[in-house]
Amino acid sequence: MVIPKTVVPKMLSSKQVLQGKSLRLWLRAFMLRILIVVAIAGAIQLSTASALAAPQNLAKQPLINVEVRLGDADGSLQFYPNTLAFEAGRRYQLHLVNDSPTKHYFTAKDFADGVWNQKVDTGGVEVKGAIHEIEVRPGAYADWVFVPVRAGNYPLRCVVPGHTEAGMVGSIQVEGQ
Ligand SMILES: [Cu+2]
Repeated sequence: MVIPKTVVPKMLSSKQVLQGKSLRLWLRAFMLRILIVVAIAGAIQLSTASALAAPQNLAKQPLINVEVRLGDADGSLQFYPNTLAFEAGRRYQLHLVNDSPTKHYFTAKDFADGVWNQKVDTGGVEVKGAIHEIEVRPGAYADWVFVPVRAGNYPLRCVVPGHTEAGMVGSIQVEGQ
């Protein structure tokens, strides 16, 4: 059988194109596999993160917003809500707002010891480093951004004299890990 000369380069070139295509597909699959491995490694690192282990990864977690009101306009001495639940390894922005006529504290030292702190933002001022309690003055707010890293049940209270006794207390539950 005689193959016309003009056909040969055509056949070769189409074969080369095919090889190039499959090589590209294989490379794409390979890169995807690397990405997946990197993502899993990141997830494992995050799940075993301690307060100082992987701040870079923790800081990139999507932000979950939670609001707590300290007292109310009528001057009642309570947290709204007074039970909070968080999941270890997730990043939260706790919006603390005081609409009441007196100052209040959000004090949860044991809870605060078990979180990685990113910052506390009070509108114009960002505070970084360890946080144990936050004072919120009348009409003010504070946004506390953190990642709980230690599971447990922690007490919350306001340390303004008389407020804890009046019932300005709560509990914080951290689930997981
Ligand atoms: Cu108070």
